[in-house]
Amino acid sequence: MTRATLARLFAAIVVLTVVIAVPMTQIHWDGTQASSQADQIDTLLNVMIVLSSFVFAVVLVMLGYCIWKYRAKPGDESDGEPIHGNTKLEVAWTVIPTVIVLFGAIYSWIVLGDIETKAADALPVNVTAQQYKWTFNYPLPNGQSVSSNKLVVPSGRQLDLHLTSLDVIHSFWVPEWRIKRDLVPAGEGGNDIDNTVRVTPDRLGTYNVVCTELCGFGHATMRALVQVVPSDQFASWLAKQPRVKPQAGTATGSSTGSPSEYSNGSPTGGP
Ligand SMILES: [Cu+2]
Repeated sequence: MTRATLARLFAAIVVLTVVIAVPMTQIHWDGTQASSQADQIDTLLNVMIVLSSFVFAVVLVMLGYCIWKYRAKPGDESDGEPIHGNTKLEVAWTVIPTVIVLFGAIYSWIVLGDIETKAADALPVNVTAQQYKWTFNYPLPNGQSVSSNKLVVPSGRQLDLHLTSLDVIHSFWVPEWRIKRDLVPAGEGGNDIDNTVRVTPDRLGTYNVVCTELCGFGHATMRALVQVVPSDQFASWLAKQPRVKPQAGTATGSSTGSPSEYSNGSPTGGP
C-alpha cells in the first residue's frame, strides 16, 4: 500500500466519522436535561458516540477498500496467496483498541465518581420495585415514614435512593435525570450488589420512572410518576401524607412526624 493510498483511506475514515457522529450527537436521546448530572452524562455519551463512529468508519472503509481492491478478475479461478501474519498490523489493531477502551473506562470512572459523591443534605428515599409497581418510602426522623406510589421530590436537593426489589431484577430509570440503576432482589446472605443511586433533580416538572429491565409480562406498564417541585411545596406535600407506623421493635419518639429533615430550611406545614 502506497503512502498516497494510506492517506486517502485515512481521509475517508475521518470524513465518514464526521458524517456519522455529527447527526448522532445532535439528537437529545434522553429528552430534556433535568438533573445536575445530565450535562456530564450527555458529554460522556457524545464522546463515546464519536469514538464508536471512528471505529465503525475504520471497519466500513477498510471493508469497502478490500472488497474493491482484492476482487477476483472475471475468469480468475486461482487460490489466494498463502499469507500468514503481519506483526505490524496485529500490534496496531491490539494497541489502538486497548487505548480507546482504557480511555473510555478511565473517563467514565472519573465522571461516575464525580456525579455520585454524596451531599451532606441528601434526601433519603427507599425505592421498592415489584412486578409491576413502584413504591417510594420516605423515612422520617421519628421512625415513622411516608409511603407513596408517585415519587415527589424537591428541586435542587440530592436524592439518595436506596433500591430494593421484592421479586426479580428491575431497573430504575428516569431518562431526563440520565441515571439508571438495577434493583436486585436480596439472595441468601443479603444483597451485596450496589443498591443506591444519587441524583440531583434541578428542573421542575413531571417525568416518569421507567423500569428498564425486562421483568415479566407487565414490564412495559411498569412506570411511576415523578414530580419535581419547589422544596417548600415538597415539605407541605410530605406533611399531608398519612404516616406509616414504624414496625414493632423499631425505636420511636412519641411526637408525630416532624418533616424538618426534609424542609431544607424552608417552612414546613407540620404534620
Ligand atoms: Cu420491572
